[in-house]
Amino acid sequence: MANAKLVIGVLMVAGAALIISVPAILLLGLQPPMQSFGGAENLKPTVNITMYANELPTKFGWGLSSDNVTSPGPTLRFKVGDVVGMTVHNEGKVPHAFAIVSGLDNPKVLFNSQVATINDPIQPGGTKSGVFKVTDAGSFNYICTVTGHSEIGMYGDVVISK
Ligand SMILES: [Cu+2]
Repeated sequence: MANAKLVIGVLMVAGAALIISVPAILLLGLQPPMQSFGGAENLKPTVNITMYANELPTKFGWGLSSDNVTSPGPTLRFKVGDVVGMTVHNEGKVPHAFAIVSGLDNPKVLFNSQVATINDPIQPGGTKSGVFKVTDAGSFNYICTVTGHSEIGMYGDVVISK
């Protein structure tokens, strides 16, 4: 008789554990992945920047506000380890895109920092965002990666300090 009660008790505990754990597993398993760019999964931005891309009368440029777009664009300063949340508005009439690159000559994208790409740019009037972590100190550039745009002034300096 005591053994039967024990068995029932164990079954009830096991059943309760199952009832609790199955929804928990389902919930965790069904959670959508965090939206991110550049492999920065689960990274929360520590620095948020909004950039404005636009065309000037004879050049293309960048600005930190829509009414102050210049060529070259403003210098961006970060510290190693910063997780940058970058939002780019295209205020112009042609597609644009953003990336931090090794330099203006033979540019290579750094830190998986591209916000939009040459094949999937930000259309006029559009906005795209990305999150990336800057991991190296140095002097770099940012550019519009659409062909020909950095050559007509769509770039700026990036200084990353230790
Ligand atoms: Cu551009």
